[in-house]
Amino acid sequence: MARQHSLRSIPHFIIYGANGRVMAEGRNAAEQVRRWLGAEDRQPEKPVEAEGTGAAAEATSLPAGIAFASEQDERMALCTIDPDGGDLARVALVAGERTRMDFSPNGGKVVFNSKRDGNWEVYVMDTAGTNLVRLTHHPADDLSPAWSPDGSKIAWQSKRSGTLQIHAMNSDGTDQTQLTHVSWSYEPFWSPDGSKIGFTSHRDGYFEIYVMNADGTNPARLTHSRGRDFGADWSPDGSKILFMSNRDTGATRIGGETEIYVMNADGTKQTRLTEHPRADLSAVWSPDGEAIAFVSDRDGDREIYVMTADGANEVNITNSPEAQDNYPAWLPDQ
Ligand SMILES: [Ca+2]
Ligand SMILES: [Ca+2]
Ligand SMILES: [Ca+2]
Repeated sequence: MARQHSLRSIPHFIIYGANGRVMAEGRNAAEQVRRWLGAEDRQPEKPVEAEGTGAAAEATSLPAGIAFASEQDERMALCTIDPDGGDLARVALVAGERTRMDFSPNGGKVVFNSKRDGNWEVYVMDTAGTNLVRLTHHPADDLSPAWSPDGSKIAWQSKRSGTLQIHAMNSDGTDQTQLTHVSWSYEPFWSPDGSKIGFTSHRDGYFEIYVMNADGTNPARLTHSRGRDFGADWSPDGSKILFMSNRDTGATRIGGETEIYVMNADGTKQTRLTEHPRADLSAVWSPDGEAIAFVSDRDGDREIYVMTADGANEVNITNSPEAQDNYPAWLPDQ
């Protein structure tokens, strides 16, 4: 069935407890997110207490849809929402997290960053918010984790060698290996067959998108603009790569608001998808490749948007005037 991209006027919310049960549900999702962000800090491994009244139906898995981080005053509510703006749900409420997140291929776990132990580290937990495990242990920043398509590995960026480089490890944290050795190399993203890792690098003097073999060999540059090209994501069928750039604003390196672009996976046919004077960021493919979720501050603060893969039919699916909604990630099809 084709995805519907109409916006429901009154979003519906469901709160999941740490045991996967539905703890509460109701309407006015924006008000509920404000309540979460204002609530006392809870570690995700502790059970979430019921809030409000409502049904207590059994939830066997997370709903299909988009996860995102709703951030306000150093607090982050990890939320999920349907691509049409309905069924807003909270996964966990945690302090000090500001990160993009990525889900294991079976959808059971989420990898993210936290500063809870004093500096940025990579953590994994169940999507119900339980079984938190720290995977990195280094005083340098460890950020931007990306799960390999078969679930066996996690690539991430770290300054542990002294410069910003791509590293990879087994998904249990063992066998941590540095893959790049040219500064800077960051924002890893996997090809859907797991054979390649793409990344952003400043090695040639400008911020460009590169692709290398998953073992770090044979890096190749895909973009050649004086603007800042960054933040890429590989399409599920392997044929295309999404990225962000300020190349058409006249700005070089930093500065200038960004737009979302798409190119063939070999770097040909670079095409702009958005056209708006405010920032358009964090674009990610839906699992079926037919839609793209992204972040924009075009209404004054950051919200999640969805559009079709050709850049048409843009729909705003969140409405949080006091929070920054960031880092959308599609939950895997289950
Ligand atoms: Ca660290
Ligand atoms: Ca823009
Ligand atoms: Ca917002």
